[in-house]
Amino acid sequence: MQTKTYNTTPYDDQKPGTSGLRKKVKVFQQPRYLENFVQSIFNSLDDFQGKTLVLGGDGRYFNRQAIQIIIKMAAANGFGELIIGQGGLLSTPAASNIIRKYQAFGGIVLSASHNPGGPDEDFGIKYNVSNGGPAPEKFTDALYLNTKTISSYQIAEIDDVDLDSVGELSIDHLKIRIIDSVADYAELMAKIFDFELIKQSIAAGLINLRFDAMHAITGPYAKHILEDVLGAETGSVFNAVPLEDFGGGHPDPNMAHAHELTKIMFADNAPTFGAASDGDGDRNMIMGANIFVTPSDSLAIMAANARSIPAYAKGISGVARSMPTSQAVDRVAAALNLPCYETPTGWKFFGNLLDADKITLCGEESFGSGSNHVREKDGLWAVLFWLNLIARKRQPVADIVHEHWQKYGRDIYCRHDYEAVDLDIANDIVDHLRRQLSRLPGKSWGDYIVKYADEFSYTDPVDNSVSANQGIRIGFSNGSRIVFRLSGTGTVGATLRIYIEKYERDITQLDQDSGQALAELVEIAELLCEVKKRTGRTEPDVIT
Ligand code: G16
Repeated sequence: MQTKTYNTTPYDDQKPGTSGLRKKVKVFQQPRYLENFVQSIFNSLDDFQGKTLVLGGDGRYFNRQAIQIIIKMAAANGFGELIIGQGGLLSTPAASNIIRKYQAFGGIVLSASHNPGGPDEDFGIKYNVSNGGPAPEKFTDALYLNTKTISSYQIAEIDDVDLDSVGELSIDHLKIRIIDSVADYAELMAKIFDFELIKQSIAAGLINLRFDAMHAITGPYAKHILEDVLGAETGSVFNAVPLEDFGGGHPDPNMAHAHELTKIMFADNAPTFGAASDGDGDRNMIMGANIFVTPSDSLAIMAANARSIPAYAKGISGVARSMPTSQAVDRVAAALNLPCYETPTGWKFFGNLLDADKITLCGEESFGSGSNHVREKDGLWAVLFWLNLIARKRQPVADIVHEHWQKYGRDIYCRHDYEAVDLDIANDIVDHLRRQLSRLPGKSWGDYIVKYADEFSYTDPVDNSVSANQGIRIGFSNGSRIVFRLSGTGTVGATLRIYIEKYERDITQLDQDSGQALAELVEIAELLCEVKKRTGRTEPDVIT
């Protein structure tokens, strides 16, 4: 195999965010941009010669071209084996499973997740380590340093690989395996859940479901598992063919973007269960007939009912949530006497806790939940968890949620996003909030008295690494919270996220409209951060 070394010069904008490097496709298409980042990944790794690398992506525009470049660079850099999903496709949780199952050294996942795709939209790349999870900050910091000093990259002079035929080929020292993207993942799900019970419930009409794959990666996974294996009616999974531009849509499973599903689930005669997943298959939205389950509630309900699921029947070791996620799961953990961890936003922070078996389940407000079965959040896993739960309880989604609220109280919750805010304005907003922190405790607006105000810093209980500046928390004496942070996944300007939460224990007040219930806190949030005043905007871009 002929390899070539090319000189290059650094780009100064390759700092990985919450989940890898995400930029516009046009940025990635600049000469040597992708090559610099990939070589920097390899330069940050030790002892990978001859070992296995997993490769796959969510199929968005530029996926195929990028995979061919990465294959050639991995070959030149000395990997011994590449395992690649057919068509270059692997959902993020499936990639995590493949890394673990085949004991690979690591994996490269190509995705910008829930961000739109297409020539003028977003692309992304991240590196996952041998536990199957996103590389920890220590690695991404080293990688970023490499991108700033890189002077050359290596690439093999080989033909493009046929990604579409399952099989094996060897090129000198390198073995390349193209695998079925779905089979290993489907096998894993069958081990976790009671497929027989779900199948019976679907056949008996207790469950009828709709799953919106949003023209993204979970289409083939959901079609196979929900329709072929579990017997859901053909067409239950819709928008099921992954498209490079996601059909022009925004593959983010929330009520703002999955409007087709939302319409179905709030219509008369709605199906008993509805769900959607995102671009790369790690997010989920759960709905029942005329009800949307917030991701924070979904996590809490899963934790409270984990023993109903075969894989967790013996109990769970603990739970974790990202800081802005509502405290609903904390209440379950307290009642069940389980350890509960609060981590910064980013799935990578759950990795150590899962590896050390300090937790079994974890989740985030950003429509992500998962368990120790892989080291990524997993959209279809969450869907199957709910289907298994409904089949066991023989109850509609709305009843499961209401029973949960009656027992634990309800954390009424929403998130307001201000997108593409001018960077300087966004940084000024954060500075303005920071400056107020020491003066806030004791201050009150009506019933809301500030109990604490701080900037979240996390010390990992396994390796003691510290992650500072992870968002601003304002806690009130009645258990309510407002959290502010800048997103680490946007690709244009800055996205300010405001997370608002109110705890309601009065069982006569559980059915309140969340917009009304949170209106006062929304006003307090504006008084504190002045985003409307400083940007001239009147409303958030997205409310979830
Ligand atoms: C990624 C991370 C999640 C995080 C989310 C939002 O998800 O894996 O842990 O919660 O981004 O992050 P931010 O608020 O910084 O935009 P995904 O689905 O985009 O890979």
